[in-house]
Amino acid sequence: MSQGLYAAIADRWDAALDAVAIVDETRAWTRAELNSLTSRMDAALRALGAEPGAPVCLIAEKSVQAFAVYLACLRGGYAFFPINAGYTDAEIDYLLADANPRVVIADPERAATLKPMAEQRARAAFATLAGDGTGSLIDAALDIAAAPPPRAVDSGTWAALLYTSGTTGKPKGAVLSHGNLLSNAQALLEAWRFTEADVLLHVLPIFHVHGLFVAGNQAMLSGAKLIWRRAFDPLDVLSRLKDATAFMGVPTLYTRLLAQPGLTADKVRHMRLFVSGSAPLDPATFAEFTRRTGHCILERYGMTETGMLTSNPYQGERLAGTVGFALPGLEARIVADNAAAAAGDIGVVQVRGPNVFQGYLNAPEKTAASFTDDGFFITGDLGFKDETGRLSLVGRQSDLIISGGYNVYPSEVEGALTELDGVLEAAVFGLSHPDFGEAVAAAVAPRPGVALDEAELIRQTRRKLAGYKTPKKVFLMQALPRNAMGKTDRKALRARFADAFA
Ligand code: MCA
Ligand code: AMP
Repeated sequence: MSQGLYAAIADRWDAALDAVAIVDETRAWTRAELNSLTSRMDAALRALGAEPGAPVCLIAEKSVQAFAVYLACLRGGYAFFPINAGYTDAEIDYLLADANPRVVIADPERAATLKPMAEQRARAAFATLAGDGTGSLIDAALDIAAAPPPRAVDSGTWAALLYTSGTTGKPKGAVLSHGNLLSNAQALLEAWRFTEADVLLHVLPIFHVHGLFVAGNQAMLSGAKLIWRRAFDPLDVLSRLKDATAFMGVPTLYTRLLAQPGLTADKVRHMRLFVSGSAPLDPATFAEFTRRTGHCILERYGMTETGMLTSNPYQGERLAGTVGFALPGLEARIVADNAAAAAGDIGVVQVRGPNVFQGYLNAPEKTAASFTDDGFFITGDLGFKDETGRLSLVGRQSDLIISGGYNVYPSEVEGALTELDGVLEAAVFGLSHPDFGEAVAAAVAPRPGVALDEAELIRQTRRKLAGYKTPKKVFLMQALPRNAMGKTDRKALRARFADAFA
């Protein structure tokens, strides 16, 4: 008996094949239609050389067809490997070389560069998928007369490969199995009570855990309908909320919604659930949302390597500034000085459970270093629990920046900056930002005698890195501050430029 995620989803579909599964800007797909598209895509991927357990890479705008590629990977037993379509060629090149996918699917507009890259870097087959759902992958899928049956998988079969930013500057590929995804989705179903009666307004990207698994898997496994939007637009959300019962977003989405006078209690009276995560939700945003709408946002906490870890209660008090309790089946402990911390004491959050990933691709030493001897994953997040077990996060061990829900490690941006002509050294740090929560900023010291221009440095960095990683501000300094260890002092820079985006 297969324990795969696809089998669980298909069981749900079979119960009512005529029910609408997903509606986008152009049309509605019944479960039968989505299943047919998924099955044909699986067959097309097989014909392109996709193999069980091997990555299939997708670099495309969000569309129902792109989501179907994910479902097809679950069906065929391939590891779905999505890349943010906003990444530059250089960023993609690194990821393809590291992951070595069997198939690369990308927007036809980028085929001229990405096809040779896929074929030469990864010896992968190449197919296209445009944002409007057309492309050679779809043509191949439509040509399939009869799809082969789904592949049997077990809970250890790789289901996804998601890259997460790495402290040393290069992203790491986290491998998630069918068992990881299924157990986490089931824990969330229990915690948040999604049912067939739900309609989830889906506005998040699908190359990360939040939009793909937390939102996508919830809907597929519960039979809830998805209202599928290409991107987040606050006015669009306000006009679609009337048909929805649930919404998921990063904090920036909530601050942008609050900026709309049209967000009123009347508009959302019928809603069942608003979820926030991926970055800290400012208690002021939580309070303002409750005041304006009567809804308490449910804040939860998770990671790429683990899926969701804790959640504020569905029933019971949702407390601003806390991320709630460990999800069913999961252990979460706080460790300080190698011992379990007492209630109220701050330490590192460590977790253990069926949702915790299989390891980092091609990096056994990094995988080993992120687990304790007794099998707990070391999250790197700092927090404390109260006497009831409720978790609050207070910071991170590393200098990770979270900008609008996207993670950026300073070292990657510093690497790009120091490669630029005239740059002697650079330090990258996060500053408080009214829209993105935190924004990326950099202090740059020029080589002696060189005159640098802040805007030009930003422009040149943008050519190498995606927009969300590119500093929103650069501060030129003759020398960067150093701490007692002689390392550039990001903390001092954060303090000095704290109000730069105020
Ligand atoms: C876009 N830009 C950004 C960001 N997003 N800059 C800083 N931070 C950002 N988050 C840049 C673009 O690169 C572009 O620059 C310019 O802003 C405008 O781009 P646009 O696409 O119009 O931006 P937007 O539509 O306003 O996007 C903002 C957004 C988006 C809707 C908040 O960032 C977003 O969807 N964030 C959600 C991310 C997410 O799903 N995270 C979950 C990770 P340029 O002009 O130079 O190109 S999963 C996770 O963290 C864990 C597991 C968890 O717990 O969920
Ligand atoms: P990622 O690398 O994208 O998987 O991001 C995971 C990180 O996002 C976690 O380690 C946390 O630092 C952060 N995170 C996720 N949810 C929350 C939250 N609700 N509050 C604070 N930080 C969060």
